Amino acid sequence: MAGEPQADCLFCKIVAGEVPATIVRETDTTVAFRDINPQAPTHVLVIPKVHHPDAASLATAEPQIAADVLCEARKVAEEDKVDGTGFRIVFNTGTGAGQTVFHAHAHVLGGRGLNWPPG
Ligand code: D5M
Repeated sequence: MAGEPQADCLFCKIVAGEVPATIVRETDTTVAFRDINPQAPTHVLVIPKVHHPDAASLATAEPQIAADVLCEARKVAEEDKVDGTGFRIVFNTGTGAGQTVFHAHAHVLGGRGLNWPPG
């Protein structure tokens, strides 16, 4: 059922504490942790605790939690002091866009120059 933990979902396991992660922030509705394969000096993933397969599904089903994810992304950027120079919030959505983990997540990237368009 939408929102319920999924037994085969890596990020649900991080939420449950069954898989270790370097957690930098946690709220009632979200967890933020450092990406295992960082693409920038700051590369943090912000996820909802509830399971939805991607950000678009999350925003449709639970818009307040989608807003929580965005607010937490801003706080991560502030705490890592990358908000002044600029940072990027990315939601890869679908395999063609590079999504590999099908639990909604925001990438927060900063601390280096970020080109546009992205690859
Ligand atoms: O992004 C999925 C991201 O998840 C990718 O950048 C690697 C990261 N990842 C995968 N496993 C872990 C663990 N165990 N800890 C932290 N980060 C992890 P996507 O947008 O789906 O390609």
